[in-house]
Amino acid sequence: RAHFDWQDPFALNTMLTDEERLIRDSVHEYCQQKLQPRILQANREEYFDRAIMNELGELGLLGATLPEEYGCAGVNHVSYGLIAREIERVDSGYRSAMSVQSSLVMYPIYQFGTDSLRQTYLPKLASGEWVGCFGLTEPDAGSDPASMKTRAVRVDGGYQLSGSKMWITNSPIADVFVVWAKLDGEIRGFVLEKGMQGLSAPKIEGKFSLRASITGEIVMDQVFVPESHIFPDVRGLKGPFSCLNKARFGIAWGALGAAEFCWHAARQYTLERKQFNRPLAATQLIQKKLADMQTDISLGLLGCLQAGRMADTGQLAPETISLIKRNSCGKALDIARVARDMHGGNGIADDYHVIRHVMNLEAVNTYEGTHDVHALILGRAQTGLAAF
Ligand code: TGC
Ligand code: FAD
Repeated sequence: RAHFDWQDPFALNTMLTDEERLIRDSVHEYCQQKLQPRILQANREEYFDRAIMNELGELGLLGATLPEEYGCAGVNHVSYGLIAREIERVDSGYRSAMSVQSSLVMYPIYQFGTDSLRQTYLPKLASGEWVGCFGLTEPDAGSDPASMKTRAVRVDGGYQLSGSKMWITNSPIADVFVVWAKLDGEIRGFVLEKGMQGLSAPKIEGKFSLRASITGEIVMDQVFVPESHIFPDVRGLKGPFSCLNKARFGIAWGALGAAEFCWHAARQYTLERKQFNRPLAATQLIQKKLADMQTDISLGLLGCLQAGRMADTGQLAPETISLIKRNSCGKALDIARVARDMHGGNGIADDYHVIRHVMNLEAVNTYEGTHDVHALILGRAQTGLAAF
């Protein structure tokens, strides 16, 4: 009889290379030793510890897939996914900080920026000395970013940007702002810096989700941006969407890390908690819930791994990313809610951590394309009919 590993039914571990396992294990250790002890207080106080960016930088976890010449680790997409999974096992907000910096700020500067932009920004973003943010969403343009109102106009020596962005991860502490705006009716990307005249980034208070991640607006009142700070060649939505492809891929892995935490916590809790003279885990209803969690997580991870292998050979289509982002986020949210229920009254106490994951995953299921928007992307891909 073959051995059954309840935590890893498909032996995903054996499908990883030695280097991937090493990265996973070292990130796991950092996350459990350094991030896990901070999260309870950070979440209670709605506080993001800025030092985390420097720590992630020191470990090579910022822009990890980008080349070493810019101070990055140069690892593959599967490793990036494994990193996201370990960080999000602790908190989706910490993974947010990592993935915005990596996929939404460093990636476009690398992919679309001039050599001078790359040299100026990438090493400092890789080390965590600088923090970046990505401004696409606006108060009246979320799922439909094509309807953005932020405008750039040509002026002597560059451009002037006016408009506002909403729900922007990291913006209140950002040094670097990748902002998408319409120039002559076409979406273009610009790199702004803290301190530019007319630029501000007020914090959004009172979030009940991702409280350990800082979120804000970007307000631009005729901000002058020099000619050298536009992405010269990329035009239209494929600019920001190329970045979203990378970030959504990481979220697909990350959300399952949060789900794994909740699953393991529910298993342990119900093994220890006795009602009616036996462990809760000895009841059929509880075992069914655990089996459902195990099934969804292990199948989901296989999809993520295959997507990572496809990304590493240039075969990963955006629609496949929609499929795994949607599946992982929806399943993770369901798992977290059920795990919360299995903890009974204790489940609403933050020192059991599950309720925090439930609250976080609500936002994770919404940002980077809502669960339903990804369904529409997949629906369009199989029917040829856009239902937006
Ligand atoms: P559509 O007509 O579909 O496409 C317009 C142009 O873009 C191209 N394109 C893509 N290119 C690369 N990758 C992709 N995934 C692409 N998807 C589309 C497309 O080929 C076309 O190019 P061209 O040259 O023909 O013009 O555009 P649409 O306006 O109909 O799009 C509809 C829809 C729903 C698919 C899209 O707007 C969408 O995905 N909406 C969701 C918005 C979203 O995801 N926002 C995310 C904001 S950032 C964020 O949430 C960060 S949270 C980070 C954190 O804290 O972790
Ligand atoms: P809406 O687009 O108004 O959607 C509301 C509801 O309507 C959803 O259920 C949606 O699925 C549904 N819906 C929309 N269109 C359709 C349709 N055609 N058919 C059927 N149903 C539809 N953005 C950034 O640019 N940068 C960031 O760093 C960033 N970070 C974020 C951090 C947090 C904590 C949050 C909450 C959001 C962040 N976002 C960021 C914004 C995020 O991407 C948007 O919230 C998301 O894309 C959804 O847009 P919306 O909130 O305007 O919702």
